Amino acid sequence: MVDIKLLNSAADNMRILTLAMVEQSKSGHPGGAMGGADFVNVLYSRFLNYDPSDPHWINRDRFFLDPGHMSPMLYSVLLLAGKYEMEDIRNFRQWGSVTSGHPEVDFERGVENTSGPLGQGHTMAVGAAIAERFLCARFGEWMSHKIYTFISDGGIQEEISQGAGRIAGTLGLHNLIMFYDSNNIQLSTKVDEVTNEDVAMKYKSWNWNVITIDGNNAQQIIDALTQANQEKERPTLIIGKTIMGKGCIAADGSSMEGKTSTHGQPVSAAGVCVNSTVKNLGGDPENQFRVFPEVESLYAKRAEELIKIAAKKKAEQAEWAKNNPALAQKLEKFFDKKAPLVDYEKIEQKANQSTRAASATVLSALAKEVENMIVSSADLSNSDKTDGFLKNTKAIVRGDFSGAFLQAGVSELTMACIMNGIALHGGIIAACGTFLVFSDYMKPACRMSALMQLPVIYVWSHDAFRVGEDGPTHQPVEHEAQIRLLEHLKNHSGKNSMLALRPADVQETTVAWKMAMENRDTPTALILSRQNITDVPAVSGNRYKEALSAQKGAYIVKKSKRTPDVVLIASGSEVSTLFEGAALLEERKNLNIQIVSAPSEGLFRTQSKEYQEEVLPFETPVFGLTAGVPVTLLGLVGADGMVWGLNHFGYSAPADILDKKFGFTGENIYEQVCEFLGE
Ligand SMILES: Cc1ncc(C[n+]2csc(CCOP(=O)(O)OP(=O)(O)O)c2C)c(N)n1
Repeated sequence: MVDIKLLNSAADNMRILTLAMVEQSKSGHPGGAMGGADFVNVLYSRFLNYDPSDPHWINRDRFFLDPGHMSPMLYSVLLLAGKYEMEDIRNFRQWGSVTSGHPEVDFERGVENTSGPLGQGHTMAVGAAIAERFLCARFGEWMSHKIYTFISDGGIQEEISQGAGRIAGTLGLHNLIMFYDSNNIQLSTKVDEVTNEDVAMKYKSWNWNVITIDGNNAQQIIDALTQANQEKERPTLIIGKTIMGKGCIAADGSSMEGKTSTHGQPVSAAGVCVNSTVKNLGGDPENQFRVFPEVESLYAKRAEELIKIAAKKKAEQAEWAKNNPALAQKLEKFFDKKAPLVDYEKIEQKANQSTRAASATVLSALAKEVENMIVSSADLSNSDKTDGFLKNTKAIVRGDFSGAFLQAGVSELTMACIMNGIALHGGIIAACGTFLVFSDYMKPACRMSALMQLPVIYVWSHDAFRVGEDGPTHQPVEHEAQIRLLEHLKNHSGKNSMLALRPADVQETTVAWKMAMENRDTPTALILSRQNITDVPAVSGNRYKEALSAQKGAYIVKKSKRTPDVVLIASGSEVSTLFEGAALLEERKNLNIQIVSAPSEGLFRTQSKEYQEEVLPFETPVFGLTAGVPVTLLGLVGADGMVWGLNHFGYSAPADILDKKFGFTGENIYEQVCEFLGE
């Protein structure tokens, strides 16, 4: 028998905690969280399977929150689940507390994702659901689990929900269950003032199983979740009609429910009487930070059940492992977070190719050697050359997740968020590609990869104006500099939050991929050329070995015989242009030239001062060449240096014409360097 009164009491308890948290911190979003409490309470007290003593259990159900502003709802249910202390709840939004304004991923405490930018949380859930299906296809249904997610009006309105809804439906992700907290209130307006779409119809058209309920009715929530758990073909959307600020009343006892004013400020500021509301919800106004005894025992009982459920599932796993030792070993390897062992030197590169083609060569080797990798492209796989991977696998499709390539369709932001979700789920390396110019469509997700310290690999090809005839819409100029800003931004572990690599030739591309695969701490960007590049000459005869120095972020690719008169520095294809310029400077002016390839300034700046000084000797003038905005290299050339770059949009014309028009020729480098040195 379901004790609905008890469930309601637990939800009311969460509402009081939510209200109290926001009152105490004098900031936050109480209204929506109070309305959504019934759903999360039913989910956590009856459906969500996890092991209370093993937060990293790989087969736990996941809960992905989309509206991070509803953090008090998550914190209060996780308090009941024993993941937070009441002191944490009291310190909501304060310096040093573990209850930040918007939740930050914290597996130990049951927070599966960082949320705040609306729309991304539920898209990460789609990624996690893909990961779950990918793993079950390889190891068996015994490891199946559910991915739950909670979305609000804001997430539904964000454009990314189109991509997430389409992909989840197309792939038939029946392991995905999404609750839509539909309270008709958002921040500035009522929802029906900005949209009149039929959300149920929209999701149905994407092949979702849609159930509409009263989202504050515990029994209806139980029934919907039961039905959703039985669904075998489609993702489920439970549209829960909820009440913003549920339980709020004014001093005179009149209702304060359903008001926009309770969305984003302490309810007292919206005219709600806190004491009357706490009483109305069955609490003690003098003691608001409290768990009702009956609620405590509800969650204690659930914890006992969960321990049994997890123990049973783990016993099943042990039995499976006994009978399938090789597979069990593989599964362990999938989740060990270590970089896969690949002999990168053995990968044969054709000389003088574009770095996107070199990337394809590496990817086709990875497809054979790394079984726990998903590569995706936003409908450009044959141009961004992620098709190198596809060549040796197949696309993931509805009902068959044995492939490892995700055709994301034209939806760059969705794709990137899905990659974050795959990485959050664990067990799988995620990489995705498109043109560098469209990184603009992905930045919100890249920023979240960086903040969450997820090792997602971004493959961005067509890295310069040499896209040529496609014209300025397709010619990245300021993009590399924007991506590199994340190299300047430290994550919460004190490391550069992104590793951005722009390799100079085919072997450096192999090394860049090696670095990306071995970087398990942060996202990596691979910025690749469309056009062929003349290889950097190997001094020792083994260019791969020399290119390994790229692991220091920047390194000398051409030493001068005597003390250099000038250092020429670039990344990517511009390095080969520097070689052309250097030949002219040596021949005509007898200058001593040192050339540096700098695939990552951020990484270079983490090297010892001695090494940095060796590469860029103080006192020696530095000239930089970049197809991006000059600021891309400003930090490397220093205050007295000079950068030749682009400070304008590109134009539509063949690439070689643009090279000449924009001065990306050996001859112009010669002239610019002469002028710079006063020669
Ligand atoms: C991408 C993004 N844009 C804007 C915001 C700011 N914001 C936070 S909540 C909110 C309103 C969302 O309303 P809804 O999702 O209905 O939440 P509820 O009012 O039910 O709490 C907005 C615009 C955000 N967090 N993320």
